Amino acid sequence: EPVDGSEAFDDITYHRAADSPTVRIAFDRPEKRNAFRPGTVDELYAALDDARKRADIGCVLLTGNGPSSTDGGWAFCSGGDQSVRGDSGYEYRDDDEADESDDQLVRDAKAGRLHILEVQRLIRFMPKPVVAVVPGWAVGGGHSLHVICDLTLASEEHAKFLQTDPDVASFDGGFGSAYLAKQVGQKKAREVFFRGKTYSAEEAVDMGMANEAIPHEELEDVALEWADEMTSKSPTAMRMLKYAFNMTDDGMVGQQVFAGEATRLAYMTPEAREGRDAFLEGREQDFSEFPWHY
Ligand code: 2NE
Repeated sequence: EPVDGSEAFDDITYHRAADSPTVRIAFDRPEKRNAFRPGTVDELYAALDDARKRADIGCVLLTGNGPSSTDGGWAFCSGGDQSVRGDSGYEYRDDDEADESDDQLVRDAKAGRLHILEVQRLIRFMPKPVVAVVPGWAVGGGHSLHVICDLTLASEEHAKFLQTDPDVASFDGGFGSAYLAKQVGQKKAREVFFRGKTYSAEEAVDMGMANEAIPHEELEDVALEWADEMTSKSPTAMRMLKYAFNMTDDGMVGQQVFAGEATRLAYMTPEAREGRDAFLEGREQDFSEFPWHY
């Protein structure tokens, strides 16, 4: 079923199986190998943020619709739409939201967008697993998106992994390369970017950047099975684990995110309630009944 309000989306689809704690968000520009333009990124961010905030959603499947009506090709995402790339980023053209404002500064600020990086951060920091379900090409900024997802499941027959960034004078010097190197090792990650070779689903699994190659017909069913497994587990444990996995690579921001969750857990204790209540009641706090655990 479409999630409330998602009918307004043009470039993505956003669905939830009835009563399921899993949502499916899909690029919906198969004739462009699911390349993203600024409006696509706005919609993707809105759908992911909606999934982030829903307390009854525990897993996001991110995929690409297909096949293309032009040639039957499948794609997860082929990165930034090169036909709307301007001199400082990707530009609103068909949608022309940028031109709606009377404010020149607002129009200038929206002129060249690279806000797919904001989507990367949303996936990284949302407290639930995001699974890249790769039915075809994962290329350029689309490759980086699968890298940032918590897990990657790939179509055995159609998934193809390719980094074209330096071919088109672009470079994801953040998660797309550095986090990839954590997954596949420095030498292999440099090969991916420096050679621009295409890797199959099986090769991606062998390299450690994909979890499993799955027969195309079964890809989405298996993805849902994995999602069911994950959403049957403790939401708190899953959230803490995701942030723990992130923390070693995310520096002080990773520590801050993890610490925020630790604070939330601490707030749930009688000890924390005593601290709050003593302040509100204007008395000295009394922690004497709480043990110094070892
Ligand atoms: C994806 C790939 C390898 C597919 O090749 P193939 O042979 O299967 O299909 P074809 O014929 O190239 O593509 C089918 C249609 O999709 C369009 C093509 O132009 C073609 O259109 P028509 O000729 O039928 O009208 N298409 C595919 N990818 C597109 C794209 N990214 N932008 C606009 N149109 C696209 C092959 O198509 C390919 O190499 N695509 C380009 C991949 C690429 O370089 N992406 C940008 C990397 S930079 C980036 O994503 C980025 C970043 O690194 C950091 C921040 C923001 C963005």
